[in-house]
Amino acid sequence: MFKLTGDVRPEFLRLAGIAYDMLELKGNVSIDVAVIDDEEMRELNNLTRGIDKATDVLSYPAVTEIKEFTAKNYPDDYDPLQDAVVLGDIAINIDAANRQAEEYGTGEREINYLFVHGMLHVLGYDHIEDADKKVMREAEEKILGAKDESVVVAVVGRPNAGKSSLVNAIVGEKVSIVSPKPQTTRDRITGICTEGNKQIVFLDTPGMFKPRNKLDEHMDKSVKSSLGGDADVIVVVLDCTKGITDDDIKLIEERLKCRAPLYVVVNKTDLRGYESIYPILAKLNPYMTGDGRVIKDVIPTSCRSGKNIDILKAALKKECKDGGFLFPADEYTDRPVKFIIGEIIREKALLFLQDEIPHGVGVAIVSIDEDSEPVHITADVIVDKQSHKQIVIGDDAAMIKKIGSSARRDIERLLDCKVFLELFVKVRQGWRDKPSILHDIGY
Ligand SMILES: Nc1nc2c(ncn2[C@@H]2O[C@H](COP(=O)(O)OP(=O)(O)OP(=O)(O)O)[C@@H](O)[C@H]2O)c(=O)[nH]1
Ligand SMILES: [Mg+2]
Repeated sequence: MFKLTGDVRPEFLRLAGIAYDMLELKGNVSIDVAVIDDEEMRELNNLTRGIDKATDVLSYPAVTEIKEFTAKNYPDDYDPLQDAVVLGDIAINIDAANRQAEEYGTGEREINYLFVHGMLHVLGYDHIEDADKKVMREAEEKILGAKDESVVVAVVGRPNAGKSSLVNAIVGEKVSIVSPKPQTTRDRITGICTEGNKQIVFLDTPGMFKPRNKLDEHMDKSVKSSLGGDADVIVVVLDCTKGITDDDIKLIEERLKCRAPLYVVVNKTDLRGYESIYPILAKLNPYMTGDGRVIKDVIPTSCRSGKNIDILKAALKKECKDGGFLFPADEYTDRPVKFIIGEIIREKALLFLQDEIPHGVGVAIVSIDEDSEPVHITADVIVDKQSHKQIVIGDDAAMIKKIGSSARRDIERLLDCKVFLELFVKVRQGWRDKPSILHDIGY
C-alpha cells in the first residue's frame, strides 16, 4: 500500500495508489510531500543543490533499488511508525503550478502532474536520455488518465472460516465483527476498500447453515441474496484446520455454473501450516483445470499474520471494471454507525460469555447523544430468558462491566472521541422470532 505524509491531498493518494498497482510494487511504501511557494522553493534549491531558482518540483529519492518493500529488505529506510519503507521526499511549487496552469490547463491538474512527476523520480524514473524521457512521459499519462473502477465481491463459506476477518484485513478497518463462535455474522455487511482508482466492495455474509428461527431465516436470506448474482466475483473461504467438506464442494460446483470468477481462500494457515492445504488442493484439483469454468485461483492465507492478504487484494483489484466507484472513496462500510456500535457490543458479549448463552444476545442501540461530552450511548442487551439476564450481568455486575468497557474502547476508536456507554440487560422471550425486535436491532 502507498502511504503519504506531509501535505497529503486525496488526489495525491489516489495517484500514488494507481502508480503502486501499475508498477506492481509489493509491501508498504511512503513518500513525504511538501507543497511550497516560490520563495521556499528558491531556498530549498539553494540549500540542497546550490541553485538560485524557483523550480516547479524537486524529488529526493532515498532508495535506489526496487524490491519487495519490507523492513528486512530496507533496514535503514523502514519507518516502524508508518509500517512502510520511506521512498523519499517531494516538494511541489504551487506558484509554479499556477503559472504553468495557464499553459497546460487547470492549476489542479498541474499540481497533480507535478506530484506524479516527482513520485516517479523517487521511484527511479529519469528524463535525461530521450528514451527514458519517453518511458517516463508514458507512465505519467497512464497514471493521470486512469479511470475509477470497482468490483463487488461476495465472501461465502462455512460458519467460523474467517470470512469477516478476511474482509476486515483487506478493508483495514473493523467493518464486521469476529468471534470464535460460528454464526457470528448475522446480516450481509458491506466492507469497502478503495486504493488508487480501484474500489473493492465486499459482501460479508453469515456462514451457511440450516435456519431454525426468524433470525436464522434472515441470515439465510442474506447469504442467498449474495449468491443470487449481485456479485461480480465470489470468494469461497475454507478453514484449513477443518479440511473441505461435501457442502464446500457443492457450493463451489454451484458457483462455477455462474459467470462470476471464483477464488478459493484457504485460511488459518498459521494454525496448521501448508501441509494441511495439500489434501484440500487434491480435492479441488478437478475444479482447477479443464475446458469449462474453473476456479481462478486458490490462495492460502492467514488473517492472523496477514500472510498473502496482499496477494488476494491484488487479484481482486485486477477484477475491477470500468464504471467508477460505487461508494465515496473515504467510506469503508455502508452500515450506519449505530449498527456498527451495536455489533461491537454484541462481539464483546460473544467473546466474554463463552458458551453460556449461545447466540442468545441481541443489541439495540437506544440513543446516541453526540452533543454531550463524552458522547453518551445507551443500549439494550437483549436475552431470551430471565436466567440469561443474570449471567450477562454477572456477580456484582462484573460481566456487564467487562463487556461495556471493552466495547467502549473499540467504540472510542471508531468514533475517535471519548464515550460514555450505558448498557441495560432486558429479557425478551423468543426475541429471535419476533420481527419487531429484529427490526429494532437493525436486522
Ligand atoms: N488462527 C487464526 N484464526 C483466525 C484466522 N482468521 C480468522 N480467525 C479466527 O476464527 C474465528 C472466526 O472468524 P470470523 O471472521 O468471525 O469467521 P466468519 O467466517 O466470519 O464466521 P461467521 O460470521 O460466524 O460465519 C475468530 O475467532 C477469528 O479470530 C486466521 O487466519 N488464523
Ligand atoms: Mg462473519
